[in-house]
Amino acid sequence: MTVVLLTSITVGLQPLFLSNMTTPALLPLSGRRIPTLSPGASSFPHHRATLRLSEKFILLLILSAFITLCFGAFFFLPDNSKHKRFDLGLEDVLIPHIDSPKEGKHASGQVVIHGQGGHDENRHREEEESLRDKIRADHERALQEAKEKLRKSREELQAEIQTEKTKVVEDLKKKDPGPKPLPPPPEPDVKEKRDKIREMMKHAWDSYRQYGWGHNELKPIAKKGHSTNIFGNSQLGASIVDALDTLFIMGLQDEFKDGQEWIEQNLDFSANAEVSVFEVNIRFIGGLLAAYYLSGQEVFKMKAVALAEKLIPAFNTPTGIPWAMVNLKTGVGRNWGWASAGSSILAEFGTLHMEFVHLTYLTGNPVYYQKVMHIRKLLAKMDRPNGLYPNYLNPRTGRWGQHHTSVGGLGDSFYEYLLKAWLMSDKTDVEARKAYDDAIEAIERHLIRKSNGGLTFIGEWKNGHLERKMGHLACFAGGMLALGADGSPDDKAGHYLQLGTGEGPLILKLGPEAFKFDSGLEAVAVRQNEKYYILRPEVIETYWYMWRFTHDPKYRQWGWEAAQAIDRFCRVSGGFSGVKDVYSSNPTYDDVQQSFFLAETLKYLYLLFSNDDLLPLETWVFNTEAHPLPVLHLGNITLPGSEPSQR
Ligand code: DMJ
Repeated sequence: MTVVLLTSITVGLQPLFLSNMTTPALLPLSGRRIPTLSPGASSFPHHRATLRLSEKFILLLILSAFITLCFGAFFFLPDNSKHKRFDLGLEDVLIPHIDSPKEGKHASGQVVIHGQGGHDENRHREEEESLRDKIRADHERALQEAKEKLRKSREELQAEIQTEKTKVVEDLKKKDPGPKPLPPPPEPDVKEKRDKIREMMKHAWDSYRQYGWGHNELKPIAKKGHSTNIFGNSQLGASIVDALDTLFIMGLQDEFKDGQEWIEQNLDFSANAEVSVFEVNIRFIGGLLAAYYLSGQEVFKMKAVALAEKLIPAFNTPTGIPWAMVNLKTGVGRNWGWASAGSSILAEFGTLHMEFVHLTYLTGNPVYYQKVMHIRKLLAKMDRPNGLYPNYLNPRTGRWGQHHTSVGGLGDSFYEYLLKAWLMSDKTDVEARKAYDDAIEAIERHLIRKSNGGLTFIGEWKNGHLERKMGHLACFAGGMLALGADGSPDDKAGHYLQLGTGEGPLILKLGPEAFKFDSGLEAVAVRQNEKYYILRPEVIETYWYMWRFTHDPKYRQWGWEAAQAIDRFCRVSGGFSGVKDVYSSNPTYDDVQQSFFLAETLKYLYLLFSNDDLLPLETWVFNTEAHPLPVLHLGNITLPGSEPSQR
């Protein structure tokens, strides 16, 4: 027993000792702080103030032999005084306690060895003999282990240390799982609701399969294919790629296989088409990566990488801030004509991080990681008016365009990706977390208000003036604030969770594209061109996150009302269509089944009526198009292209 403990202490010391060498800034030796260094093999420097690996082991061996000797000697002492020295409650741990009759503790003549009775001098001697044998055997084993360790390469040792560290972290997590929402209340018809959503997905998919197959989207009234300028004049099957993971999650296997086959045979990125870098990234790269992670089918990864190569030329600008659009064939990029002074858009160039980090992780090619980290660094250096990020940035000059700030369109997913960069790095990317916290603080100070009727809303900042108008796009922010509550500074978790649940437009049931809180108006769309609903997911997205964090039945209730409203007002025989006026009881259709309806709206609804263990938030982070990507447990692995200061 003694030696078992000794061995485990010795072995247990080694990882600590070695990890001290790989991350030397953590534990100073000789009272001096050793500078942080990259774990790259070639950059391992000599600090003669410290000891070499082999020297440390030799010292360790000597120490272990010495301690073993002491313990051995201890057992060879002639009298029983040693037992008394351990009478501190530790004896049962260290050695079997053998009572002597002289001590008179057991006048009945019983010898207590771990609760066993009977005193026997011979037996006592045998016990000691066998202990000595054990000491020798264990000591030899310890020596052998130490020798083996010395024979191992530095990489093998590092891998062992990492495994050890991960185990410790996992054990700690098990011990302290953190606050959990209350278990969901029993809901007898939850399966029926989930099945209904699955049926809606099937109707949307089957209609697209029948009338729009291979086109980007579907015109459900005209019953033919549809596309918009975000996909150029290409036929990239956007709805297929966007829908894949939803089909997979819902167990629609035949449909998934159909989609996979089309992708294998037809998805090609050589068209002379000018596409939106942002849209193609979130829908295609995000969709393909999620399909790859869920199904393990290599084809999805290969297509994602092939497409990413086509987007890289968009970063050829004087600042490295990418153009909004790039021609897939020629690689020529440009910005939207309507954007302020030829600017790139915050929500577009700021919504590449998740997918690009995964691309580097999967391929080992540093270029993707470097591109997005360059954007982050550039933004970090810029002045921000009132701490807010304007929506426009000129990629030629590196200057802000108009000082408009929004958590809705043009800004939204930039903030979302700051938070998600932190989450997907297993919360190690603290730089991203800090940027998120700072941004949210400024947003709360300048943009979040309560209406006269007590509704919480997020307005838009326009040249020093708050416009009391909120877009449907900004409604995702309820979920984002709740998702970011854990880990927020100054213990504001409760506050942000509360803000996420804020009564009102953050959680409208189904509403118009934009609505005002002005002149006595409470969340009402005024202009005709703001009254439409185009099957967007953002409100339902927030319901789902709030459900996951609170299990308050009202979120399922509201989600169900939204699902019913969509089924009632947006369903047509050829699929689902957006409507032009949510205030009309007999709305006209816009005749578009958006690909995000299959990727996001129906997926969030399905998850809302599923158990939490379907895509748990501890393991998966959803991109802004609701494509789940796994948390990367990078530990001390350094992504190619990254430097220590970036992580
Ligand atoms: C989706 O394409 C994404 O969620 C994006 O971030 C903005 N919103 C649309 C759907 O409304």
